[in-house]
Amino acid sequence: MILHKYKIVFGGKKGAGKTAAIRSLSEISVLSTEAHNTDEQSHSKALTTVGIDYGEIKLDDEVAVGLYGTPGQDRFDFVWSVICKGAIGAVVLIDHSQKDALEDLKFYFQAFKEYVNNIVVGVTHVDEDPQHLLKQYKDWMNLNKLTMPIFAIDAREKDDVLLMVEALIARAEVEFG
Ligand SMILES: Nc1nc2c(ncn2[C@@H]2O[C@H](COP(=O)(O)OP(=O)(O)OP(=O)(O)O)[C@@H](O)[C@H]2O)c(=O)[nH]1
Ligand SMILES: [Mg+2]
Repeated sequence: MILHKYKIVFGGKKGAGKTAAIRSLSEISVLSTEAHNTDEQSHSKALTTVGIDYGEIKLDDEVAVGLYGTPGQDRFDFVWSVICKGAIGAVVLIDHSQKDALEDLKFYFQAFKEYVNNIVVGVTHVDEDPQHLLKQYKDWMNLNKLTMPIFAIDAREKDDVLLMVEALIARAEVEFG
């Protein structure tokens, strides 16, 4: 019998891997609202989320997790607060291959912090830019006395995404009751 149904939100910029993360983890077929990308300047991919993604995973007999993906483009930021209602936490994904990745972390972290206390950061696309240092994110966190967990992940890998979801749940249970 399911005793807990948790809600977790995935945030981050267009192309960071939110839809990919939910697809790699979900045990049900993911409900996606993707449309053709008309803004090829910000990212060259063919499809982009314009509404919400929804997937689900059962962690054990008692815990099920609803996985909610947000649209990355900030012109849809009015949707983020709505999706975050009742969430136990958010995974903020940062595309490491982007020139302004650190600025993206600052922006999306601040934005989602408005809606949820519990955040973990996943740095994606590390395989595409292994030279570029991961230390920059930690330095910024240390400077600002931020202690959220940060993981280098591949959003297409189920185990990587699961690790972040489990970290969020553990923090929610320990720190936030
Ligand atoms: N090489 C590499 N590709 C990745 C990684 N994570 C995601 N991708 C790919 O990056 C592309 C964009 O990912 P999406 O999941 O569509 O990005 P999104 O965050 O949902 O983007 P929007 O819906 O536009 O906001 C997809 O082709 C993914 O398979 C990664 O860590 N490495
Ligand atoms: Mg998407």
